[in-house]
Amino acid sequence: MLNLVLFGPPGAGKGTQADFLIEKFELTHLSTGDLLRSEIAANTPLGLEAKKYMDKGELVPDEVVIGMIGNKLEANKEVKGFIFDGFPRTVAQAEALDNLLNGNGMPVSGMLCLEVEKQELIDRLLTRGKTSGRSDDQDESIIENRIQVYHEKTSPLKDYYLAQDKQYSIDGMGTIEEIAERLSETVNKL
Ligand code: B4P
Repeated sequence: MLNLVLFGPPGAGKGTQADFLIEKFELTHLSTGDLLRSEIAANTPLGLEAKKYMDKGELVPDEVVIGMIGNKLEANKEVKGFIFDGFPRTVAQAEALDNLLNGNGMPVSGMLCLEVEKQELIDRLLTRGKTSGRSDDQDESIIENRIQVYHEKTSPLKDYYLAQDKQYSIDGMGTIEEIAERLSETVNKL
């Protein structure tokens, strides 16, 4: 089973590259951002709670996202592998994911970290904000906060996966096709 963690700051291209990796390696996509936005669209209590954090560019509490991922893993036991997009984002989430996957004998195969310069991240998200309707992409100060939260709470996970010899840094600057090729080369070695 191939289980990939697609990692990087907001705007690094995780969602974009996940589409390519899913098709190429026949993986099942689990994006906590997408799952949370579906809950918001359906006006569920979970969605209403999550929206308060997302609109400010803060992380949704760990127990909420861990519960969502646990349910999805349980419901997709027969797949070839998963691509985790935007999850884990904290050490507590990474530990929970290891517990869920190792318990089923299907550990994380590799963590692929897209490295992108800060100004490029801001430009990409503001561009998306013009058409996406995502409120967290329309205000530069919220984008700055998301990047700050990434550095404080999420980037320490590089060391978490490095300690397991599973961390791969990928240059995330360039065209979508160039970056897809770099990711593909790394995944082929796993
Ligand atoms: P996400 O949905 O994960 O949003 P994101 O970090 O902005 O990344 P996304 O995948 O959407 O964007 P991408 O880099 O592909 O999270 C949203 C919010 O949900 C979080 O802020 C948080 O509040 C909450 N949340 C989600 N998961 C959570 C968790 N595990 N724990 C707690 N809270 C959680 O792409 C950005 C743009 O760049 C796109 O428009 C794309 O077209 C463009 N782009 C991509 N590659 C490009 C390239 N090479 N060149 C030019 N443009 C490119």
